[in-house]
Amino acid sequence: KPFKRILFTGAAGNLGRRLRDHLHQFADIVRLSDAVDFGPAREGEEIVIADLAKREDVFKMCEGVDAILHFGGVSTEQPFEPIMNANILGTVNLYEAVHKLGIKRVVFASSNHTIGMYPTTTQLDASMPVRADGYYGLSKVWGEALSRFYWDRFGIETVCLRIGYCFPEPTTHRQANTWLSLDDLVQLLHRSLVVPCVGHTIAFGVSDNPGLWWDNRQARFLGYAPKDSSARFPEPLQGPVDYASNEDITLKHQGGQFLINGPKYPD
Ligand code: 15L
Repeated sequence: KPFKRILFTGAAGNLGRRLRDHLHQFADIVRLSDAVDFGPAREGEEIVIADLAKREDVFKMCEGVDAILHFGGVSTEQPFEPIMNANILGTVNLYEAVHKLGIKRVVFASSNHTIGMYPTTTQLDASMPVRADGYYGLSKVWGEALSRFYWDRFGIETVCLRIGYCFPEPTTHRQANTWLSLDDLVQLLHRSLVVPCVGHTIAFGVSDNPGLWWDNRQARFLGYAPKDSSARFPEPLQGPVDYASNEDITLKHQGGQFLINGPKYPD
């Protein structure tokens, strides 16, 4: 196994729950953490309940690990304060712990909402400027920029995965275009952990879907070769949508539904 002990944050979340049984291939001991209690540890696991906004919690959670898969934090559009605590202060605490404790590599669950304001008629690669679609997307932009800084300044490696729609079955055209299968996500995590020099890399977490908006050429050296495609889901899903002439902002922009959820600023 590549590592003795890895940490996975956000273990009680959507992706954490689905990934749990797949993490053992990466390390002898998988430390799982979340802000909420999610039951007892199974064989080969350790559990640490930690609030990302609390520095002591974060240092304790990171103690003795070789690499981190950081999936913890707020994962939807919310008022700024919870996002600020978990995603902005939380990543500052995490990277300070990573630096002080000498941890070499992080895989950061970024999001397609870092580029959600791009029109759905635009093809993107990872070098194009960010265009977040709300506070949540902006917090992921922060995580990408912060991890870039910790690479430039301290040589800590991070792969940022701009994950698309990672649920079992896409049901809309957008979900099909941005779909990431669980197996492909596991492959991406594996490549992100074992490829020798990743520096600071941004990759799109997406399967080999028809009509992709995102081009992963800058991350080709990771050797990620998606095995799944949303083409296997029912036909109507793939029907052409005339995004450009449509007035619906959720169809015009890559961020989809997130466009109508924010920004949530109290009156
Ligand atoms: C995300 O970043 C969310 O965390 C996830 O729940 C999905 O909504 C996904 O993006 C998406 O864009 O579909």
